[in-house]
Amino acid sequence: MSATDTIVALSTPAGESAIAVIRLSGPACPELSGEILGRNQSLRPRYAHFGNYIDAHGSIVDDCVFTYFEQGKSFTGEAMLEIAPHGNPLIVQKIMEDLFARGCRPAEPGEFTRTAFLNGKMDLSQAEAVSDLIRARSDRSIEVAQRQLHGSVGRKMSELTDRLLAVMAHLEAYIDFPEEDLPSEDQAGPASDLKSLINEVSELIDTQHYTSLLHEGIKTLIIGEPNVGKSSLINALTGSDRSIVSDIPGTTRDYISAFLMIGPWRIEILDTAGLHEAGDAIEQIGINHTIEQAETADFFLLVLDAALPSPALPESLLSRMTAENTIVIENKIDLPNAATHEGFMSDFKHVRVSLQTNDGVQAFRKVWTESIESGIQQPNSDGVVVNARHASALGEAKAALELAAQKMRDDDLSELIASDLRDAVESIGKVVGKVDNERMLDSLFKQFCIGK
Ligand SMILES: Nc1nc2c(ncn2[C@@H]2O[C@H](COP(=O)(O)OP(=O)(O)OP(=O)(O)O)[C@@H](O)[C@H]2O)c(=O)[nH]1
Ligand SMILES: [Mg+2]
Repeated sequence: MSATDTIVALSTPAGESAIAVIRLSGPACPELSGEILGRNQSLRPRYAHFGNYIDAHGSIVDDCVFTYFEQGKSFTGEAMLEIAPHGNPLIVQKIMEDLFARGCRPAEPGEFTRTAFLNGKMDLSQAEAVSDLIRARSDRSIEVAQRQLHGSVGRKMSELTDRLLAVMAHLEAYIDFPEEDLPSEDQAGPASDLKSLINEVSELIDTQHYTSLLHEGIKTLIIGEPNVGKSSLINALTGSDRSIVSDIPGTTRDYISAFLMIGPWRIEILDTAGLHEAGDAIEQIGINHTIEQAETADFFLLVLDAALPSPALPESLLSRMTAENTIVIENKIDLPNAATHEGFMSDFKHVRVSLQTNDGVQAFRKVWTESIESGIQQPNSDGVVVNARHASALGEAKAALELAAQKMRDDDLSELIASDLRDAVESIGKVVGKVDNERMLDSLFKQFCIGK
């Protein structure tokens, strides 16, 4: 965007709605804010004004609420104007066309946030959080995105950078006065500071897994022998007839997935084909798919029929299941011959339910939420978690820090160590966008919606 451009976009979803919001950013806003209301001076900033939108031909388009923000005191840092007409797509179109005729141009996806970043209104991790917040699908991901939007990642990066700079300052002493022997405690200090920095960066990189769990959902596999009630379970949890339920064993031939919320968590749940010595080739393909899905599953719900003997499961599945990531669901407790299976996989949590009468289902949901809370590795108390892009930059930083630590152990020249540390500072800087990389910015903001 050039300094003379004024961009415009509909910031609310297209279609009918009570009101719509059209957003403008750029140098034409002060003048436009007056012109479109038929006034010869711009609107008072940060006040909601009710009035008629008057197009370039002098016709009234609609009565709207107008809010004007001065340059430097807006989301983008430029002068901005928000116009809220009635949410009729035709009215929105007329206003947009009039604004184009007055010299504005349509905004690119994410261009408002990109402008905010370029004008120093936020760092890159905060800009990403804007998009994450809009897309968040669970309480937990909203919390994380809000923390990031308020600068949690940026603060962590500047803390790490400050600590690194302190180590470098210490090393400068060697560089400036190489002939002087530094006392041994002075050598131990930077080395141990570096070690704790490496550990912290590693922990941060690991939080990426938590972020992807939040975004993609906790992948949960329902498994068990045929006819035990796996499809009945996915239907009960999603409150739909997502999967076919029948008394014919082998009804579900391939996996079926759905999304749902358990407490504050977003879950991707998969109903799978019953596990047994396959009767036919198609069933076997379904079972193979289950085993493949298990490779990347985060959680397992193992369903069994309480009225039948405990199941025998393939070793490839058993090896993925732990007391932390699995709940054994003893189903069909309404049947007269239902027995307890507490001796089966006795280290694991068991719940007893009837998916026919709904008995125990509420209690199961509670156990499930608690299991996720305790079974999923949560971020540290400061709650900072990173995304894949941050993790990759931090991975570079970690590699540079490890090189520096090695050189310290080898008593290499301080200049060489300092150079690795500078590389690490630069990599950490990438997280918050302290780099000049147009291409990276293009690909990042392309994923935003228009109007944000
Ligand atoms: N009595 C009783 N029957 C149940 C219960 N839950 C499910 N069923 C019945 O058990 C049969 C099998 O249920 P499904 O949900 O299709 O079982 P599944 O594990 O998906 O079976 P496959 O897809 O063949 O592997 C159906 O007739 C269900 O109505 C229950 O709690 N009690
Ligand atoms: Mg089924």
